[in-house]
Amino acid sequence: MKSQRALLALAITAGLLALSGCKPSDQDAAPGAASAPAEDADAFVARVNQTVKEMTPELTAAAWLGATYINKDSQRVESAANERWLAKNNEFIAQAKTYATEGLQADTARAIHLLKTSSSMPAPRDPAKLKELAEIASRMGATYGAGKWCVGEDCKDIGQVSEILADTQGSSYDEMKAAWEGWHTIAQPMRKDYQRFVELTNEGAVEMGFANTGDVWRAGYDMPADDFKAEADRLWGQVQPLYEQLQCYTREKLVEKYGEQGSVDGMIPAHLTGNLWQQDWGNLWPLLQPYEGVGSLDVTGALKKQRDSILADLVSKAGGMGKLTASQQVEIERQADLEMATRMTKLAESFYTGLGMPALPENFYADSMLVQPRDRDVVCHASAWPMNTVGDDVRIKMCIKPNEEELTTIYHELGHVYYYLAYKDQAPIFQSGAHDGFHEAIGDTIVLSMTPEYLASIGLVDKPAVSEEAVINGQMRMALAKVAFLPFGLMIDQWRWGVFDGSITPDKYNQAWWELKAKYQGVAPAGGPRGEEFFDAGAKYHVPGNTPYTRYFLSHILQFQFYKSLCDASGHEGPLYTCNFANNPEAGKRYWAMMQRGASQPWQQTLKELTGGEQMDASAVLEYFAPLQAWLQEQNQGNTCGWDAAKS
Ligand code: X8Z
Ligand code: ZN
Repeated sequence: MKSQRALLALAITAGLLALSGCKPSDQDAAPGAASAPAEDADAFVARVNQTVKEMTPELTAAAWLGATYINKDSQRVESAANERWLAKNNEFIAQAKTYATEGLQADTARAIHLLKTSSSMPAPRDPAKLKELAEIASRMGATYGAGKWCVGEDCKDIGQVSEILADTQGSSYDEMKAAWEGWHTIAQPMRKDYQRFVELTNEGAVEMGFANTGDVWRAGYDMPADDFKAEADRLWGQVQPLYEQLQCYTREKLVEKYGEQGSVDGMIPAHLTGNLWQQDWGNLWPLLQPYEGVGSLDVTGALKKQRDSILADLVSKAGGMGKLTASQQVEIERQADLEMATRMTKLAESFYTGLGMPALPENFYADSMLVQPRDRDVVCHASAWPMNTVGDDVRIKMCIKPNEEELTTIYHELGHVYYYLAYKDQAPIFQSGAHDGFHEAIGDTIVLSMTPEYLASIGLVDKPAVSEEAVINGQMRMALAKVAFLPFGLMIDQWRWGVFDGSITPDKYNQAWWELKAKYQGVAPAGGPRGEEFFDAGAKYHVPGNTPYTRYFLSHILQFQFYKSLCDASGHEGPLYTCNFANNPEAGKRYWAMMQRGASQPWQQTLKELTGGEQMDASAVLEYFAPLQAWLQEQNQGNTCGWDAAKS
C-alpha cells in the first residue's frame, strides 16, 4: 500500500534540498557530523512541513501514474521523482540528526524523531547509487504489476491465476498446482534486482546510523529497535496455539479430500489453500464449513448475483445481447463490473458515514481506479492514496471483483482513506499512523463488525440462524481470514530482517523462505524443495514493492483491541464476537478522535486513549475466538497435530 509511511516517509523528505540549495559540500558531510545548524529546530521543522505540503501532489501523481499506467515512460517519471525525494530525504535526515532533542518543544522533538526513523527505503548518499536504487524500485514494482504466467501464447495475470486457486471446488489438484507454480515464475527475473536492492538500502541505512535496513524498519515503533523483535515474538506466542489448532483441522480436511497429497509431513501443500500465499483461507470454506446449511454465509454468491443482474438490466436496456456487436458486449460487461465495484465501495463508505464520519470527497469516485483497465498493465494490488496533505484528493486503486474477499478489502482500504481524512489537519510530518500497524487496523476493525447480522442488514445474506452451530460457522468464516493470516504476517519480515542483516545470504534466499514458511505457517510446496533458481518471496507484492509487513501482523492483533473498545463504547453486551457497532455514533466519535491524532504522539498514548492500555495484546483475539478454539480442540482429538518443519 502506498499509504502514509511509504509515501509520506518519502514525501517528508522532499523539500529540503530545493529550499536550502544543494551545495555539494552538504552532500559530503557525514550525517550527524554537521556543525551547529544555522536554522533552529522549530524553523527547520516548519520548513519541512511546508515543503512536504508543496511537493506532495507532484510526487504522488508520479507514483499514481507509475502504478496505473505501467510502461517505460511512467517508470522513468516515477523513478526520477523518487530519486529527487530520496536525495532530499538524506539531507533532511542529516540535518535532523544535528539537533539534540532535549529542551525542544514536544512537537518539534517528535517531528525530529520521526524524521530520523521513518524511512522504509534508506538510500545511499552517492548520487549514482541512489539513482540506481530508485530505478530498481520502479522496475521491481512494474515487473510485479505486469507479471503474467504464460503457457505459450496463453498468458494469465494475477487476477486470473487467483481465480483458479480460489475455485477450490472446481479446480483440480493439478490445475491449482500449475497455477501456483506459474505465478511464481514472475519473480525469477527479480532475484538479481532484489539482491542489489538489499545492498543499496543497507548502505543507506548504515549512513543513517543504523545497522541495516531491517534495523531502520524496527526503529519506527516508539521503543528500542531491539525490543521490538521480542515484542513481535511475545504476541505470536499468545496466538500460536490457536493457529496450530486451525492448521491441524484444515490439514485433516485436506487429507480427507486429497488423500496423501493433502499433507506434506504434516504441513499444508502451498497450492491448496485457495490463496497464492496461504495468507487467507476463506476460499476453503466449502471444505471447512463446520455445519453445512446452517445460516448460509455465501457473500460471494450474493455479490455475483447482483453483478449478473446489473448486467442483465444493462443488456435489456440496450435491446438484448443479440443487438450488440462483440465489442459492445465487452463494453457492457465492463460497465456492469464498474457499477458493481462502485456499489460495493458505497456499501463500505456507508459504514463509515454511519459512524458519523464524513462522506468521501468529491473526487474520490471519479479519480479512483476501481476496476482493472483493459488496455494496459496496472498494479492490481489494492492500495489507498493521500494525493496531497490537505485531504481533498484521496483515492483507492483496486481491481475489484464481486467476491467476499474483495468486499472486505474495500472496507480495509477505506480505513486508510478515513485515517487520511481524520488527520488532515495535523502538520504534514504527523500525517501518518500512530504506527504502521494502526493504519492497517482501522478498516479491519470495521470488518470484524461485519457479523452475519450486519451482512443481513445490507442484504448479502439471509436472516442469520441463531444456534451454537451458527456461532461456530460464523467464527470459522472469520478465522479463515484472521487466524490463518497471523503466521504469514510475521514470517515475511522474519525473512527480510534476515536478508538485511546478512544471516540469510543470497544463495539461500529460497531455502530460508521455505524454512520460515514451514516454521510459522506449517505450509510446504508440493513436489519437494524449491531450488535457488526460484525467488518465491518476490511473488508476494510487498517484497518487490518494499512495503514492510510486520504492520499487518500487528494489525491483526490490534484490530481486536480496537474492536473490543468500540464495542464497549457502543454499549454492546454479550460475547465479543456478536458485536456489530454499525451506526453507533459513540463508537464513531471515539474512533475518529483516536484517528485524528495521527503520529503526533507515541502510539502507546494513542492506544491508551482508545483502549485504556498501552500495550499491544492478543487477549482480545483469544476472547473472540474462544468458542472456535474449544470446538477445534474437540475436532482435533485423536489426530496428531503439529508438523515437522525440519523436513521442509
Ligand atoms: O496489502 C494489503 C492491503 C493493502 S495495505 C490490500 N494487505 C495485506 C496483503 O494483501 O498481503 C491487507 C492484508 C494483508
Ligand atoms: Zn492496508
